[in-house]
Amino acid sequence: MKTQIAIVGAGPAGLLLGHLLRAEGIDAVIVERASADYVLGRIRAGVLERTTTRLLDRLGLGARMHAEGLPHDGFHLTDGERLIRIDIAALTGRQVVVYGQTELTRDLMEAAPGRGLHIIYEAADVALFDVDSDAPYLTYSKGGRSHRIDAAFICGCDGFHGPSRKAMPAAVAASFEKLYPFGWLGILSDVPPCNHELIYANHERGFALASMRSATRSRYYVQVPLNEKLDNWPDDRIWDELAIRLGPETAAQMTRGPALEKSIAPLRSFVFEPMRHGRLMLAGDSAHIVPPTGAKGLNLAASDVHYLSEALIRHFRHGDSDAIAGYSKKALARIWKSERFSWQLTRLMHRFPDNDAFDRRMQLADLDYIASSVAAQTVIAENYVGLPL
Ligand code: FAS
Ligand code: PHB
Repeated sequence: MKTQIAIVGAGPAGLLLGHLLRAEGIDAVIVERASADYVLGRIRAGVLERTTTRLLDRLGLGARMHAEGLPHDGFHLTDGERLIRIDIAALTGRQVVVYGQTELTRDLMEAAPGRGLHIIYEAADVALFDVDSDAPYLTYSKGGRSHRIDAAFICGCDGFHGPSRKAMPAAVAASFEKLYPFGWLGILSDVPPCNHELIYANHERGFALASMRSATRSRYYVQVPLNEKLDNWPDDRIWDELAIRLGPETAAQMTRGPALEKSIAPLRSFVFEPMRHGRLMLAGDSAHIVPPTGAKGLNLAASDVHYLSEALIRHFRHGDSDAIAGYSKKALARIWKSERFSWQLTRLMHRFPDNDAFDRRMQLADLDYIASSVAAQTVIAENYVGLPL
Protein backbone atom coordinates (compact mmCIF):
# COMPACT_ATOMS: atom_id res chain seq x y z
CA MET A 1 0.00 0.00 0.00
CA LYS A 2 1.22 3.58 -0.66
CA THR A 3 0.09 6.64 1.28
CA GLN A 4 1.39 10.11 2.10
CA ILE A 5 1.49 9.70 5.90
CA ALA A 6 1.74 6.39 7.78
CA ILE A 7 0.79 6.82 11.44
CA VAL A 8 1.65 4.23 14.10
CA GLY A 9 -0.88 4.17 16.93
CA ALA A 10 -4.61 4.98 17.20
CA GLY A 11 -4.52 6.77 20.54
CA PRO A 12 -5.41 10.46 20.84
CA ALA A 13 -2.20 11.62 19.08
CA GLY A 14 -2.55 9.30 16.08
CA LEU A 15 -6.29 9.85 15.67
CA LEU A 16 -6.11 13.65 15.99
CA LEU A 17 -3.19 13.79 13.54
CA GLY A 18 -4.93 11.51 11.04
CA HIS A 19 -8.10 13.60 11.10
CA LEU A 20 -6.25 16.92 10.78
CA LEU A 21 -4.37 15.64 7.72
CA ARG A 22 -7.47 14.12 6.10
CA ALA A 23 -9.32 17.43 6.63
CA GLU A 24 -6.70 18.95 4.30
CA GLY A 25 -7.05 16.14 1.75
CA ILE A 26 -3.76 14.50 2.73
CA ASP A 27 -3.78 10.69 2.63
CA ALA A 28 -3.09 9.05 5.98
CA VAL A 29 -3.27 5.46 7.25
CA ILE A 30 -3.10 4.45 10.91
CA VAL A 31 -1.77 1.05 11.99
CA GLU A 32 -2.85 0.10 15.51
CA ARG A 33 -1.64 -2.93 17.42
CA ALA A 34 -4.80 -3.44 19.49
CA SER A 35 -8.50 -3.76 18.69
CA ALA A 36 -10.73 -0.68 18.81
CA ASP A 37 -12.45 -2.10 21.90
CA TYR A 38 -9.12 -2.53 23.68
CA VAL A 39 -8.09 1.06 22.93
CA LEU A 40 -11.46 2.32 24.20
CA GLY A 41 -11.18 0.14 27.31
CA ARG A 42 -8.17 2.01 28.64
CA ILE A 43 -9.25 4.53 31.33
CA ARG A 44 -6.83 7.45 31.21
CA ALA A 45 -7.00 11.22 31.10
CA GLY A 46 -9.91 13.34 32.14
CA VAL A 47 -9.10 17.06 31.72
CA LEU A 48 -8.87 18.84 28.34
CA GLU A 49 -7.12 22.18 27.80
CA ARG A 50 -8.49 24.66 25.28
CA THR A 51 -5.65 23.58 22.94
CA THR A 52 -7.27 20.16 22.74
CA THR A 53 -10.92 21.22 22.63
CA ARG A 54 -10.13 23.68 19.82
CA LEU A 55 -8.68 20.88 17.69
CA LEU A 56 -11.91 18.91 18.10
CA ASP A 57 -13.94 22.01 17.20
CA ARG A 58 -11.71 22.69 14.15
CA LEU A 59 -12.47 19.14 13.00
CA GLY A 60 -16.20 19.59 13.66
CA LEU A 61 -15.98 16.71 16.13
CA GLY A 62 -16.63 18.60 19.37
CA ALA A 63 -20.45 18.26 19.56
CA ARG A 64 -20.56 15.44 22.13
CA MET A 65 -17.74 17.03 24.15
CA HIS A 66 -19.76 20.28 24.37
CA ALA A 67 -22.96 18.36 25.16
CA GLU A 68 -21.51 15.96 27.75
CA GLY A 69 -18.22 17.53 28.85
CA LEU A 70 -18.11 19.58 32.06
CA PRO A 71 -16.53 23.06 31.74
CA HIS A 72 -14.63 23.87 34.94
CA ASP A 73 -13.72 27.35 36.21
CA GLY A 74 -11.39 26.12 38.92
CA PHE A 75 -9.98 23.28 41.00
CA HIS A 76 -8.84 22.82 44.61
CA LEU A 77 -5.65 21.95 46.46
CA THR A 78 -5.93 20.71 50.03
CA ASP A 79 -3.65 19.64 52.86
CA GLY A 80 -6.47 17.54 54.30
CA GLU A 81 -7.82 20.42 56.38
CA ARG A 82 -8.84 23.35 54.15
CA LEU A 83 -9.66 23.71 50.45
CA ILE A 84 -7.56 26.19 48.46
CA ARG A 85 -9.46 27.07 45.30
CA ILE A 86 -7.48 28.00 42.18
CA ASP A 87 -9.93 30.15 40.21
CA ILE A 88 -8.55 29.48 36.72
CA ALA A 89 -11.37 31.39 34.99
CA ALA A 90 -10.82 34.59 37.00
CA LEU A 91 -7.03 34.30 36.89
CA THR A 92 -6.60 33.36 33.22
CA GLY A 93 -9.96 33.97 31.51
CA ARG A 94 -9.94 30.30 30.51
CA GLN A 95 -11.59 27.06 31.56
CA VAL A 96 -10.73 23.38 31.23
CA VAL A 97 -13.26 20.75 30.13
CA VAL A 98 -13.68 17.45 31.97
CA TYR A 99 -14.29 14.89 29.22
CA GLY A 100 -12.72 11.43 29.45
CA GLN A 101 -9.98 10.41 27.03
CA THR A 102 -12.08 7.33 26.27
CA GLU A 103 -14.92 9.53 24.95
CA LEU A 104 -12.57 11.74 22.93
CA THR A 105 -11.02 8.61 21.41
CA ARG A 106 -14.47 7.20 20.64
CA ASP A 107 -15.53 10.40 18.86
CA LEU A 108 -12.38 10.33 16.71
CA MET A 109 -12.62 6.61 15.93
CA GLU A 110 -16.29 6.75 14.94
CA ALA A 111 -15.69 9.70 12.59
CA ALA A 112 -12.74 8.04 10.82
CA PRO A 113 -14.52 5.91 8.16
CA GLY A 114 -16.70 8.80 6.98
CA ARG A 115 -13.65 11.02 6.54
CA GLY A 116 -11.44 8.58 4.68
CA LEU A 117 -9.13 7.96 7.63
CA HIS A 118 -8.13 4.31 7.25
CA ILE A 119 -7.35 2.62 10.58
CA ILE A 120 -5.88 -0.89 10.48
CA TYR A 121 -6.55 -2.47 13.89
CA GLU A 122 -4.82 -5.54 15.28
CA ALA A 123 -1.73 -4.81 13.16
CA ALA A 124 1.01 -6.89 14.82
CA ASP A 125 4.81 -6.63 14.65
CA VAL A 126 4.93 -3.11 13.24
CA ALA A 127 8.47 -2.34 12.07
CA LEU A 128 9.83 0.86 10.53
CA PHE A 129 12.41 1.02 7.75
CA ASP A 130 14.53 3.62 5.85
CA VAL A 131 13.31 6.48 8.05
CA ASP A 132 16.30 8.61 7.03
CA SER A 133 15.62 8.13 3.34
CA ASP A 134 12.96 9.93 1.32
CA ALA A 135 11.10 6.63 0.91
CA PRO A 136 10.42 5.25 4.40
CA TYR A 137 8.12 2.31 4.87
CA LEU A 138 6.68 0.11 7.58
CA THR A 139 5.62 -3.51 7.73
CA TYR A 140 3.08 -5.27 9.92
CA SER A 141 1.44 -8.64 10.09
CA LYS A 142 -2.28 -9.35 10.08
CA GLY A 143 -4.39 -12.33 9.04
CA GLY A 144 -1.28 -14.51 8.90
CA ARG A 145 0.30 -12.28 6.23
CA SER A 146 2.95 -9.60 6.20
CA HIS A 147 1.96 -6.20 4.80
CA ARG A 148 3.96 -3.15 3.75
CA ILE A 149 3.00 0.53 3.69
CA ASP A 150 5.20 2.97 1.75
CA ALA A 151 4.82 6.62 2.78
CA ALA A 152 6.39 10.04 2.39
CA PHE A 153 6.55 10.35 6.19
CA ILE A 154 6.01 8.05 9.19
CA CYS A 155 4.54 9.58 12.37
CA GLY A 156 5.18 7.59 15.55
CA CYS A 157 2.12 8.09 17.79
CA ASP A 158 2.56 4.69 19.44
CA GLY A 159 2.93 5.68 23.08
CA PHE A 160 5.71 4.95 25.52
CA HIS A 161 6.13 1.29 24.58
CA GLY A 162 5.80 1.55 20.80
CA PRO A 163 8.49 0.86 18.14
CA SER A 164 8.83 4.37 16.67
CA ARG A 165 11.10 5.96 19.27
CA LYS A 166 13.32 2.88 19.04
CA ALA A 167 13.62 3.46 15.27
CA MET A 168 15.47 6.71 15.94
CA PRO A 169 19.24 6.21 15.47
CA ALA A 170 20.93 5.98 18.89
CA ALA A 171 23.63 8.35 17.65
CA VAL A 172 21.17 11.26 17.48
CA ALA A 173 19.01 10.36 20.49
CA ALA A 174 19.00 11.74 24.04
CA SER A 175 16.49 10.84 26.71
CA PHE A 176 15.78 12.35 30.13
CA GLU A 177 13.89 10.44 32.79
CA LYS A 178 12.77 10.65 36.39
CA LEU A 179 10.96 7.69 37.98
CA TYR A 180 8.77 8.46 41.00
CA PRO A 181 8.86 6.14 44.04
CA PHE A 182 5.07 5.66 44.04
CA GLY A 183 2.09 5.04 41.75
CA TRP A 184 -1.54 6.14 41.44
CA LEU A 185 -4.28 3.66 42.21
CA GLY A 186 -7.30 4.80 40.20
CA ILE A 187 -10.94 3.81 40.73
CA LEU A 188 -13.94 4.52 38.49
CA SER A 189 -17.42 4.33 40.06
CA ASP A 190 -20.95 5.30 39.07
CA VAL A 191 -21.47 7.63 42.02
CA PRO A 192 -21.89 11.43 41.95
CA PRO A 193 -18.67 13.41 42.44
CA CYS A 194 -17.94 14.71 45.96
CA ASN A 195 -17.38 18.22 44.59
CA HIS A 196 -18.31 19.90 41.31
CA GLU A 197 -14.61 20.64 40.79
CA LEU A 198 -11.42 18.56 41.11
CA ILE A 199 -9.63 18.29 44.46
CA TYR A 200 -5.89 17.47 44.70
CA ALA A 201 -4.89 16.50 48.25
CA ASN A 202 -1.51 16.27 49.96
CA HIS A 203 -2.29 14.57 53.28
CA GLU A 204 0.20 13.26 55.84
CA ARG A 205 -0.65 9.79 54.53
CA GLY A 206 -0.16 10.72 50.87
CA PHE A 207 -1.72 12.16 47.71
CA ALA A 208 -5.33 11.74 46.62
CA LEU A 209 -7.36 13.18 43.75
CA ALA A 210 -11.12 13.51 43.44
CA SER A 211 -12.06 13.80 39.76
CA MET A 212 -15.01 12.81 37.63
CA ARG A 213 -16.27 11.77 34.18
CA SER A 214 -19.84 13.14 34.52
CA ALA A 215 -22.37 14.24 37.15
CA THR A 216 -23.01 10.56 37.86
CA ARG A 217 -19.56 8.97 37.37
CA SER A 218 -16.54 9.67 39.60
CA ARG A 219 -12.83 9.05 39.12
CA TYR A 220 -10.60 8.96 42.22
CA TYR A 221 -6.89 8.27 42.79
CA VAL A 222 -4.75 7.51 45.84
CA GLN A 223 -0.97 7.46 45.94
CA VAL A 224 0.32 3.96 46.69
CA PRO A 225 3.81 2.46 47.06
CA LEU A 226 5.41 1.50 43.73
CA ASN A 227 5.26 -2.26 44.34
CA GLU A 228 1.68 -2.18 45.66
CA LYS A 229 -0.74 -4.92 44.60
CA LEU A 230 -4.36 -4.20 43.63
CA ASP A 231 -5.43 -7.21 45.75
CA ASN A 232 -4.39 -5.26 48.85
CA TRP A 233 -6.98 -2.60 48.01
CA PRO A 234 -10.57 -3.79 48.24
CA ASP A 235 -13.07 -1.03 47.45
CA ASP A 236 -13.79 -0.24 51.12
CA ARG A 237 -10.12 0.36 51.85
CA ILE A 238 -9.89 2.79 48.91
CA TRP A 239 -12.97 4.72 50.02
CA ASP A 240 -11.71 4.84 53.64
CA GLU A 241 -8.32 6.15 52.51
CA LEU A 242 -9.88 8.75 50.19
CA ALA A 243 -12.08 10.01 53.04
CA ILE A 244 -9.04 10.48 55.27
CA ARG A 245 -6.78 12.11 52.66
CA LEU A 246 -9.42 14.44 51.14
CA GLY A 247 -10.40 15.70 54.58
CA PRO A 248 -13.61 15.62 56.65
CA GLU A 249 -15.42 18.42 54.76
CA THR A 250 -15.01 16.59 51.45
CA ALA A 251 -15.49 13.13 52.94
CA ALA A 252 -18.93 14.21 54.13
CA GLN A 253 -19.89 14.80 50.50
CA MET A 254 -18.47 11.51 49.17
CA THR A 255 -20.77 8.76 47.87
CA ARG A 256 -19.31 5.26 47.88
CA GLY A 257 -19.97 2.62 45.27
CA PRO A 258 -18.51 -0.44 43.54
CA ALA A 259 -15.41 0.00 41.37
CA LEU A 260 -16.17 -0.31 37.63
CA GLU A 261 -12.42 -0.18 36.98
CA LYS A 262 -9.42 -0.25 39.30
CA SER A 263 -5.76 0.06 38.21
CA ILE A 264 -2.34 1.18 39.38
CA ALA A 265 -0.29 3.44 37.06
CA PRO A 266 3.40 4.14 37.66
CA LEU A 267 4.54 7.78 37.46
CA ARG A 268 7.46 9.01 35.44
CA SER A 269 8.77 12.18 33.78
CA PHE A 270 10.36 11.37 30.43
CA VAL A 271 11.46 13.30 27.36
CA PHE A 272 13.11 11.95 24.20
CA GLU A 273 14.99 14.27 21.86
CA PRO A 274 14.85 14.88 18.94
CA MET A 275 11.23 14.33 17.89
CA ARG A 276 12.18 14.13 14.23
CA HIS A 277 14.87 12.27 12.31
CA GLY A 278 14.71 12.17 8.55
CA ARG A 279 11.15 11.27 7.60
CA LEU A 280 10.15 9.92 11.04
CA MET A 281 8.40 12.24 13.50
CA LEU A 282 7.25 11.41 17.03
CA ALA A 283 4.18 12.87 18.77
CA GLY A 284 2.56 12.27 22.16
CA ASP A 285 3.62 9.64 24.65
CA SER A 286 6.07 8.10 22.14
CA ALA A 287 8.29 11.14 22.86
CA HIS A 288 7.33 12.22 26.38
CA ILE A 289 5.58 11.20 29.57
CA VAL A 290 4.43 13.39 32.46
CA PRO A 291 3.12 12.37 35.88
CA PRO A 292 -0.68 12.85 35.57
CA THR A 293 -0.71 15.36 38.46
CA GLY A 294 -0.89 18.32 36.09
CA ALA A 295 -3.35 16.69 33.64
CA LYS A 296 -0.89 17.36 30.82
CA GLY A 297 -0.32 13.99 29.09
CA LEU A 298 -3.18 13.96 26.65
CA ASN A 299 -2.99 17.73 26.17
CA LEU A 300 0.70 17.62 25.22
CA ALA A 301 -0.14 14.96 22.63
CA ALA A 302 -2.66 17.43 21.19
CA SER A 303 -0.18 20.32 21.04
CA ASP A 304 2.45 18.09 19.37
CA VAL A 305 -0.15 17.15 16.77
CA HIS A 306 -1.11 20.78 16.27
CA TYR A 307 2.50 21.65 15.38
CA LEU A 308 3.12 18.47 13.36
CA SER A 309 -0.05 18.68 11.28
CA GLU A 310 0.65 22.34 10.43
CA ALA A 311 4.19 21.42 9.34
CA LEU A 312 3.04 18.51 7.15
CA ILE A 313 0.23 20.57 5.60
CA ARG A 314 2.72 23.30 4.68
CA HIS A 315 4.99 20.68 3.12
CA PHE A 316 2.28 19.09 0.99
CA ARG A 317 0.34 22.28 0.24
CA HIS A 318 3.14 24.76 -0.35
CA GLY A 319 6.26 22.63 -0.77
CA ASP A 320 7.66 24.41 2.29
CA SER A 321 9.57 22.04 4.60
CA ASP A 322 10.91 24.62 7.06
CA ALA A 323 8.19 23.83 9.62
CA ILE A 324 9.05 20.12 9.41
CA ALA A 325 12.68 20.99 10.09
CA GLY A 326 11.59 23.15 13.03
CA TYR A 327 8.95 20.76 14.45
CA SER A 328 11.08 19.08 17.12
CA LYS A 329 12.45 22.31 18.59
CA LYS A 330 9.02 23.96 18.63
CA ALA A 331 7.24 20.99 20.25
CA LEU A 332 9.99 20.41 22.82
CA ALA A 333 9.84 24.03 24.01
CA ARG A 334 6.23 23.56 25.16
CA ILE A 335 6.85 19.98 26.34
CA TRP A 336 9.67 20.95 28.70
CA LYS A 337 7.58 23.72 30.29
CA SER A 338 4.75 21.24 30.87
CA GLU A 339 7.23 18.69 32.23
CA ARG A 340 8.36 21.38 34.68
CA PHE A 341 4.82 22.11 35.87
CA SER A 342 3.90 18.43 36.22
CA TRP A 343 7.11 17.64 38.10
CA GLN A 344 6.68 20.65 40.43
CA LEU A 345 3.02 19.88 41.24
CA THR A 346 3.94 16.23 41.82
CA ARG A 347 6.66 17.23 44.28
CA LEU A 348 4.28 19.63 46.05
CA MET A 349 1.38 17.20 46.39
CA HIS A 350 2.96 13.80 47.13
CA ARG A 351 4.68 12.23 50.13
CA PHE A 352 8.12 11.02 49.02
CA PRO A 353 9.55 8.11 51.05
CA ASP A 354 12.73 10.06 51.79
CA ASN A 355 10.81 13.20 52.84
CA ASP A 356 11.67 14.29 56.40
CA ALA A 357 9.80 16.60 58.79
CA PHE A 358 11.42 19.66 57.25
CA ASP A 359 10.28 18.62 53.75
CA ARG A 360 6.72 18.25 55.07
CA ARG A 361 6.86 21.72 56.59
CA MET A 362 8.10 23.08 53.25
CA GLN A 363 5.11 21.51 51.45
CA LEU A 364 2.67 22.96 54.00
CA ALA A 365 4.36 26.37 53.77
CA ASP A 366 4.12 26.16 49.97
CA LEU A 367 0.39 25.45 50.19
CA ASP A 368 -0.03 28.22 52.79
CA TYR A 369 1.75 30.68 50.49
CA ILE A 370 -0.42 29.61 47.51
CA ALA A 371 -3.53 30.10 49.65
CA SER A 372 -2.48 33.69 50.41
CA SER A 373 -0.97 34.81 47.07
CA VAL A 374 -2.85 35.66 43.88
CA ALA A 375 0.52 35.70 42.10
CA ALA A 376 1.27 32.12 43.20
CA GLN A 377 -2.25 31.01 42.22
CA THR A 378 -1.86 32.67 38.82
CA VAL A 379 1.32 30.75 38.10
CA ILE A 380 -0.49 27.49 38.81
CA ALA A 381 -3.61 28.53 36.91
CA GLU A 382 -1.84 29.56 33.69
CA ASN A 383 0.02 26.24 33.58
CA TYR A 384 -3.08 24.21 34.41
CA VAL A 385 -5.22 25.74 31.60
CA GLY A 386 -2.31 25.16 29.20
CA LEU A 387 0.50 27.45 28.06
CA PRO A 388 0.09 29.30 24.74
CA LEU A 389 0.96 27.36 21.58
P1 FAS B 1 -1.35 6.38 23.73
O1 FAS B 1 -0.48 5.49 24.57
O2 FAS B 1 -2.68 6.80 24.24
O3 FAS B 1 -1.64 5.65 22.32
C1 FAS B 1 -0.62 4.92 21.68
C2 FAS B 1 -1.30 3.90 20.78
O4 FAS B 1 -0.27 3.21 20.06
C3 FAS B 1 -2.07 2.85 21.58
O5 FAS B 1 -3.38 2.72 21.09
C4 FAS B 1 -1.25 1.58 21.40
O6 FAS B 1 -2.03 0.40 21.36
C5 FAS B 1 -0.58 1.83 20.06
N1 FAS B 1 0.67 1.06 19.92
C6 FAS B 1 1.62 0.83 20.85
N2 FAS B 1 2.57 0.01 20.35
C7 FAS B 1 2.21 -0.26 19.05
C8 FAS B 1 2.77 -1.04 18.01
N3 FAS B 1 3.89 -1.75 18.21
N4 FAS B 1 2.13 -1.09 16.81
C9 FAS B 1 0.98 -0.38 16.61
N5 FAS B 1 0.38 0.36 17.57
C10 FAS B 1 1.00 0.41 18.77
N6 FAS B 1 -2.86 11.80 31.10
C11 FAS B 1 -3.57 12.76 31.72
O7 FAS B 1 -3.54 13.90 31.28
N7 FAS B 1 -4.31 12.46 32.83
C12 FAS B 1 -4.37 11.17 33.34
O8 FAS B 1 -5.03 10.92 34.34
C13 FAS B 1 -3.65 10.14 32.72
N8 FAS B 1 -3.70 8.84 33.18
C14 FAS B 1 -2.95 7.88 32.56
C15 FAS B 1 -2.95 6.54 33.01
C16 FAS B 1 -2.18 5.56 32.37
C17 FAS B 1 -2.19 4.12 32.87
C18 FAS B 1 -1.39 5.91 31.27
C19 FAS B 1 -0.51 4.87 30.59
C20 FAS B 1 -1.37 7.22 30.82
C21 FAS B 1 -2.16 8.21 31.45
N9 FAS B 1 -2.19 9.54 31.00
C22 FAS B 1 -2.90 10.52 31.60
C23 FAS B 1 -1.44 9.93 29.86
C24 FAS B 1 -2.26 9.53 28.64
O9 FAS B 1 -3.51 10.12 28.69
C25 FAS B 1 -1.44 9.89 27.46
O10 FAS B 1 -0.83 11.16 27.59
C26 FAS B 1 -2.21 9.82 26.17
O11 FAS B 1 -2.80 8.56 26.09
C27 FAS B 1 -1.22 10.11 25.05
O12 FAS B 1 -1.80 9.75 23.87
P2 FAS B 1 -0.91 9.04 22.73
O13 FAS B 1 0.35 9.78 22.58
O14 FAS B 1 -1.83 8.86 21.59
O15 FAS B 1 -0.46 7.63 23.35
C1 PHB C 1 -8.70 12.16 35.67
O1 PHB C 1 -9.86 12.55 35.79
O2 PHB C 1 -8.41 11.01 35.28
C2 PHB C 1 -7.57 13.10 36.02
C3 PHB C 1 -7.84 14.44 36.21
C4 PHB C 1 -6.81 15.32 36.52
C5 PHB C 1 -5.52 14.83 36.65
C6 PHB C 1 -5.24 13.47 36.46
C7 PHB C 1 -6.28 12.61 36.15
O3 PHB C 1 -4.51 15.68 36.97
